Amino acid sequence: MTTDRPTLGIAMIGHAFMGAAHSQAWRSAARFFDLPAEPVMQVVAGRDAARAAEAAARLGWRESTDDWRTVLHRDDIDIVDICTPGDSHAEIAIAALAAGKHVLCEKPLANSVAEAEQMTAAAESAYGQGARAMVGFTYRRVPAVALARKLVDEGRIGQIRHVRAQYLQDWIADPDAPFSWRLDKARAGSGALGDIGAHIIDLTQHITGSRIEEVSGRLETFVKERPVAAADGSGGLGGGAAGSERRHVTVDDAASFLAGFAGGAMGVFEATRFATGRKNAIRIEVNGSDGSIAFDFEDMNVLEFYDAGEPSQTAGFRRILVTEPEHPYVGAWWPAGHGLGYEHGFTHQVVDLVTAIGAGEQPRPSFADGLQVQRVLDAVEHSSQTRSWQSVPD
Ligand code: SOE
Repeated sequence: MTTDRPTLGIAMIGHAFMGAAHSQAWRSAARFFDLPAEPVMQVVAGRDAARAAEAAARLGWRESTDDWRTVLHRDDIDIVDICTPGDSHAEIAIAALAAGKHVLCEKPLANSVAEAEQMTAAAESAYGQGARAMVGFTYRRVPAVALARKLVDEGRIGQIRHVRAQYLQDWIADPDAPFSWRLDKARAGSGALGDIGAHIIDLTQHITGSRIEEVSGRLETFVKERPVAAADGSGGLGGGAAGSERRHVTVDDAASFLAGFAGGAMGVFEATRFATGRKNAIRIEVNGSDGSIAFDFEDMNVLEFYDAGEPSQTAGFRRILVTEPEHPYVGAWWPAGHGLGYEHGFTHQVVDLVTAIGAGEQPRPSFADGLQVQRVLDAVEHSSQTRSWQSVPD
């Protein structure tokens, strides 16, 4: 596609599940949204040259490489998009920022608070040189979630009292589901807590505009050992036939915690990969003095809204179909009423990143936002170990 707009060369590191989702976003963003610059899918990097080349051909990248470091000093690369497991986020992001590149990094930002602090410091010093850094909490960009934030921000539900958040999956409920990097603490940092709990921490803080300042949590690993898959091309989501080798699971299968928000709200959180029958249920309900909002990703085009000011005879939760051109992001897509899916959040993420870069602004969530989520994760883990309430440093 040729346009008069400037271009932004993209290098993507990693090409499994998240790499495919990000590729779809880079391919579609400028075709549906009016962007200040045209993303060019220049190069994809992976550890294995043949697999990276196959991914480049399948996902639409011009080139591939088996050495991510080589992309950092290329003049035709402006943005480094990190889609690798958490154990390499810090090294790649810090090197890319030092090379003057913008960075988009998958969530959670890092595997530890110390790494997240180093990444945030690198992002803050690169900001003055014009480089921008963003962490990929993509569900912020689901239109119903964006609408929820807008309604809360406009004061439509008043003073927030309760935040109820669950992220429920079941892909390892079967004890014979194979071991993958997502079950290895050295690679993933933590289990359900960091992988999916991080999303609901970010989402609730984003929707309420208030940070979590104390937690009391409990982690559990139900299945302590699993068969190793012969090969895994699923992005760590359990693909591939199991062999006879077995490995210890070193992360949590499930996490739950109580939280106190700075604004005074009480929070109840649950993140699990053992909620049989729940596939990707991100359920958030916020109750305020003047009303409530409720969202479930398994019905992602709907936001439930309750207005406590309505006459009681007809008051009740209404299901708002968030499919109208007036709703956040929706107008760029299909005619009214047709709805969006999982992948659109990733496209909106790219749109917001490129727009912020074009405007010279800080894209959100920033690395500092990612660090704050990391501190909550860390506090929950410590709370579980010590069986005590933990405060979350600001
Ligand atoms: C696996 O639990 C996973 O792919 C997460 O890593 C993603 O962030 C989420 O979008 C879907 O589930």
